[in-house]
Amino acid sequence: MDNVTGGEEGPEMSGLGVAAVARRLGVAPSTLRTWDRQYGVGPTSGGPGRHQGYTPADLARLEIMQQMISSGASTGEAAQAALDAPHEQEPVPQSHSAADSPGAQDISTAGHGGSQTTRIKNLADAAMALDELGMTEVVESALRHEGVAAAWEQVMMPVLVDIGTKHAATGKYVEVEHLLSAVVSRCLVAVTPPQAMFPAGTARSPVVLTCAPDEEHVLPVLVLAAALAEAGAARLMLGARVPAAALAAAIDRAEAHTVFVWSQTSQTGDPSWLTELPVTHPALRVVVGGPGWNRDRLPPEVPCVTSIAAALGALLVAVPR
Ligand code: B12
Repeated sequence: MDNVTGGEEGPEMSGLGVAAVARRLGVAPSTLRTWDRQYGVGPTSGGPGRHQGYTPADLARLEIMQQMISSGASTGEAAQAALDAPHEQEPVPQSHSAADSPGAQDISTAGHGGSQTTRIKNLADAAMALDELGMTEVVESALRHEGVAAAWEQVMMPVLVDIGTKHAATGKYVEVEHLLSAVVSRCLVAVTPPQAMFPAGTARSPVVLTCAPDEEHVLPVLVLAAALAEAGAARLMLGARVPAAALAAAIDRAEAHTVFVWSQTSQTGDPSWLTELPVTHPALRVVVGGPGWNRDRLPPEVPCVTSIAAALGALLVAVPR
């Protein structure tokens, strides 16, 4: 995963360096240098006293070029199309000053197709600047334009993972992690309308969503609640650190037949308690997700899903009555 919160190529660098762009696009750095030298599709952002780096607009041009090549165009044709492509301007949120954020790069516009790259950059910069409004604007825009799953996987998740990695490496940025988590939570809750109560015995029963006991990492469960709401599915979101007895009580009282449990860390990933959940009719379906679970010890009938799409697939199966 690229370093999205700045600093990778040094403070003098304007935009991303060749190595970072090559990793992002999955091509060799030498290919990028050839595209620059032979076809003029290279970094455009150099200024006095700065090394030249790729801006999001440059990246977008390269993405167009790559797409055209993979759909059969010659390298020359692809380069010409990339150079001819119109540029969309995506403004950086007003409230956020990139210059204030540690290691932030000089990026203010996006080219065609570069909107996710720009959102990642803007979210990372706003997070590092502790700019709550700036973060909120990026997350809201991604949710509005891309939908819940894509906004999470392509914008929020890369920035969270990068900040987690930075924290693990330096012991710093706890405040960034907390503020970003708060913003992401708030935005996800805002797109998840409150669930109406279903009277006992009605045909629809909610999917119960919860973290494992003592598990505080709740963002993926909030994402799933928002995605289920987007799909029009009934859900009961219990949140973080839910004791097993409380989950059992909720399953009974909501007459639920499907439950999803998240474990982010191995400290909360012992699945032995799952077999003690209530016996329901029809039988309770338990689906789990998250990197924390001890998969070798999961009961064989409990699937462990690894993406939002897979979770929706497993949870939205009709329950036989
Ligand atoms: C935000 C965050 C927090 C916030 C949580 C706030 C909240 N409201 O949720 C706070 C600050 C509270 C926190 C606390 C802690 N955290 Co924390 N945290 C994170 C961070 C940055 C993001 C967590 C997250 O949402 N991950 C979900 C996505 C973004 O990441 P992922 O799980 O790798 O995603 C993969 C899959 O799970 C899947 N996926 C992603 N989303 C979804 C959704 C669904 C529905 C499905 C099915 C799949 C799926 O796709 C990805 C690719 O495979 C991570 C960094 C990281 N890499 O996750 C650290 C991280 C998880 N935290 C960590 C740690 C150590 C802690 C603490 C122990 C720190 C401490 N000393 O107190 C505590 C533990 C608290 C507890 N008891 O649970 C470590 C865990 C290390 C480990 N392997 O055990 C991490 C990895 C950071 C690090 N690099 O060291 N944390």
